[in-house]
Amino acid sequence: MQHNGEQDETERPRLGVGMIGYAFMGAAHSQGWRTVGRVFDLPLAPELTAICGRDGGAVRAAADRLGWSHAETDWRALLDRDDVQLVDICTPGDSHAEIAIAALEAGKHVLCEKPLANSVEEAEAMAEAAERAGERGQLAMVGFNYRRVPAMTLARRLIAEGRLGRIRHVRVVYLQDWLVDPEFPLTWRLEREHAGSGALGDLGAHIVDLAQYVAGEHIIGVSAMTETFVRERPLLAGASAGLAAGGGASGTAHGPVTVDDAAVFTARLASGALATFEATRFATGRKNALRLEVNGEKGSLAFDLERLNELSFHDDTEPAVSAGFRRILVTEADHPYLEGWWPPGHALGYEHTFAHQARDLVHAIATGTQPEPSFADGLRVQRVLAAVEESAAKNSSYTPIPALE
Ligand code: SOE
Repeated sequence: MQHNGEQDETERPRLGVGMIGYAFMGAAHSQGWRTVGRVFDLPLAPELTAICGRDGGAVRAAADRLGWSHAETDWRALLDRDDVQLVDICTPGDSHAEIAIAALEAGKHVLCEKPLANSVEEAEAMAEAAERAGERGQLAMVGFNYRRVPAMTLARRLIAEGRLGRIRHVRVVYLQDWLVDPEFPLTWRLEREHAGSGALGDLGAHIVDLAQYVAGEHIIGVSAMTETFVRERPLLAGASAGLAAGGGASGTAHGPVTVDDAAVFTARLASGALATFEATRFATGRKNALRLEVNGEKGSLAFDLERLNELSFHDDTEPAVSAGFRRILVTEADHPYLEGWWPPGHALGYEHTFAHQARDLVHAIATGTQPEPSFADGLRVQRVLAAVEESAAKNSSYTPIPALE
């Protein structure tokens, strides 16, 4: 890998980061990069070297606000910089493949926001580029940040240790409600050419990755239904990050919503376990409710992102008279990622997952080890998403119920 050779005061080699995109995800990743070296003992010192966006004034303001030293308006210029060794892609999905492949070809390491791409074909090309780059010592990772919630990392460990025994069920939902209002404008997240898919690619990608990560096995088949509840929305007046209405609606002109609003699907895992998934932006009152439950022959685990410092564990090998779900408060120093943070009971939040992601990537780069999730993992998720769309389009397992006379 390339370093610029300069040392910081702790004599660690620097890792220049260049980020493309500075909306919600760009801000979240920036927070991670700003914090990570102050919390964790790292072998390299990440530097917020340059941030890139098309609007010169806006990207300069973002650089100042988010803590980046330089601003670029052309991502190719960012890739040309010798002081950038890692490119962090936080743009909408329609530019992931082009930027990631070019960055890998330019000799950079790459972190790409989820979902990896907008199609299986793009994801395949990215995974191939990552494999070729891997032979040159460059690394590529997908930003499935919820793997880095300490309770989720702990859940995976407990399952890998056999604490649940054989897995029978994985049940995951990801519920948001920011599209309930039919007057919410037509942002890029509602346009297939920019977002690839709707709730499926945005939220479904997270829960597919998380289910496979926690269970430690892959999905081998799906059966699905998707729906677009509001098929036309007011055109957008200005730029928007996606979840916030941003510039708001432009007036009376409307345009078509070309992605799903919700996706529900069942799946079979390699071991024969059954999984259910629901991803929606129409769960009124649910802001960011990612809930996961795993049932095994020896016990169960349950998690709710809105209480992300907790993991519920039921050990079915305990005497029935006193067995039952108990709450593990995942804030102990020897819980995953907790060594760098606060004393027990002093909770973490959403933003910390981005520091954890940065931590793991920095270690992987320093040791030349493939970080997870790899682009191949991202491709696997993309294949599941495509299978969900295919199944929903075929509608073949849908069996209408005859009405009573
Ligand atoms: C929007 O639904 C969104 O910002 C996702 O794109 C993120 O991945 C998720 O973390 C929060 O919600």
